[in-house]
Amino acid sequence: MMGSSFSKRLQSLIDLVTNYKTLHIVMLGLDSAGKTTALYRLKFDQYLNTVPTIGFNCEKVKLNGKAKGNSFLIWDIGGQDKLRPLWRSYTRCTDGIIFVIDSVDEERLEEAKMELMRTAKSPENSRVPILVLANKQDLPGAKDANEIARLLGLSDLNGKHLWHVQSSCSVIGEGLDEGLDILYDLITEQKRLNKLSKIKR
Ligand code: G3D
Ligand code: MG
Repeated sequence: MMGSSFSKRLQSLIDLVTNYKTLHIVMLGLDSAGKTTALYRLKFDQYLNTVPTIGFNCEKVKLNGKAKGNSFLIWDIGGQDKLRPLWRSYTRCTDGIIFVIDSVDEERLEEAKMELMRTAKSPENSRVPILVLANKQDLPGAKDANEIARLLGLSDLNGKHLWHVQSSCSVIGEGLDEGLDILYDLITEQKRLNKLSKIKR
C-alpha cells in the first residue's frame, strides 16, 4: 500500500495549494457488476470494452455539480472472490465507499449483500458513507433502487453509516454524476457530524 499512501500525501499537498479537495473513494462490488465500466465512463466519458479487473484501476474524477472543483480519487478493486481479501487494505482510511450492484443478477444479490455488510461492519470503515449503485437499470427485470435497498437490508446500517442508493446505467453513464454528487454531500455531512462529536467529548 506504499503507492497509495504516497499518492495520498502528494494529493494532500496539491489540495493545500489549490484549496480544492480530493477525496479518496473505493469502489467495490462483485465481479461483473459494472465497476470498471462506471469508472471509465466517469473519467473519459466513453464506454471502454473492459476485461475483468485483476488487481485495481485508479482514476481521479472531477466533480461537476455543486462540488465543482473538488475531485474523487477512485480505486476500482477487482471483485472476483479470490481478490476480495484485498478490499480491506484499500478501504483503510477511505472517505467514501461506492458499492456497485448488478440489479438483474438476483442469484448473486445475497452474496453481494454479505460482502457489502462485511465491508460496512469492518471497524476501519466505521461511519464511512456508502453509495450503492443499482446498476444495469437498462436491462429488463432490473430491480429499482428501493427494491435493491430493501433486498440488501440497508436500513440495518441506519445510525452507523450514511447511505444512498442511486440507480445507474454505467454503459451510458446515466446516474453516475448524480450518485457522486450525493456521495460528496454524505461525506461532507459525516465530516460535520465527526467534528460535532469531537466537540461534545
Ligand atoms: P466489473 O468491473 O464490476 O467487474 P465491468 O464489471 O465494468 O467489467 O462490466 C461487466 C459487464 O457488464 C460488461 O459486459 C459491461 O459492459 C456490462 N455492464 C456494465 N454496466 C452495465 C450497465 O449499466 N448495463 C448493461 N447492460 N451492461 C453493463 P461484458 O459483456 O463485457 O461482460
Ligand atoms: Mg473491473
